[in-house]
Amino acid sequence: MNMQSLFEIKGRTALVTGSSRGLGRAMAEGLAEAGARILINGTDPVRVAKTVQELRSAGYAAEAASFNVTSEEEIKAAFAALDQAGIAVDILVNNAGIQYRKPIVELDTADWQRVIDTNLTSAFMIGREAAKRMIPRGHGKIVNIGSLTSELARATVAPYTVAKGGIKMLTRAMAAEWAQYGIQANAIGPGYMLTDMNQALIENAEFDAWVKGRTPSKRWGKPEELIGAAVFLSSGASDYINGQIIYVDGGMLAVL
Ligand code: GCO
Repeated sequence: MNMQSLFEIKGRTALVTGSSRGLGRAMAEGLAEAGARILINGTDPVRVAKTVQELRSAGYAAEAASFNVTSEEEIKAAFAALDQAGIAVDILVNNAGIQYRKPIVELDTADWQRVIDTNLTSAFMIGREAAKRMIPRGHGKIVNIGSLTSELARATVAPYTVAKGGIKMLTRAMAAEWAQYGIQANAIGPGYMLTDMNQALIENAEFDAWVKGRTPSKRWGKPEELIGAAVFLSSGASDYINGQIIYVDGGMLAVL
């Protein structure tokens, strides 16, 4: 077995949603370094263009794919444009997500819906469009981004928790239907990572101490620490893995 080819994704095209910042940006850069052409997605075309330019300046293949992940119309139009350009998505990383911290009794239904739409329904809609094109080709990789909250709840993040729990089960549903066509659908569950989305938590001394005490690694995770799992689940090394979620969480879910 040639170990290099096992993890080879050179020449593959990866669409990473929410990849102009945070975890998505880190995974996009890692997949680019592993040889994939990256489609950078985000809602801010200026930030997307800047990210594309930065990847290209680093010698990587990158294109812009700006669309709103909650808009079925924009998603369908984006995939139609890719079809028109002869660009096939080989790897889909459903990373786009927002956080909204508020106790359930204070939540507006609109805020609940916004989180569910962005963090879960988007993965369904984009996964559906990608799979429609992967099935006839007989291969594809789908990597959904879950969370510790795919397994455990934390107070004040109910819509996020429900969405990420849904991501775990959507991953299994995708595997149930699409594995027979050579498509592997799996997920990554990041732990507490050093991202803009978590800045308020990082700066909260009490929460910071809790994360460091509760995590066997005694530290927050770095976005680039997701790259290994992302490349693994995007490569031939995971061809017989379906419906799984790999936690990159410093061991937090493994211990009481
Ligand atoms: C929170 C955090 C978490 C982390 C991550 C953990 O408010 O608890 O935002 O949701 O971001 O999802 O896996």
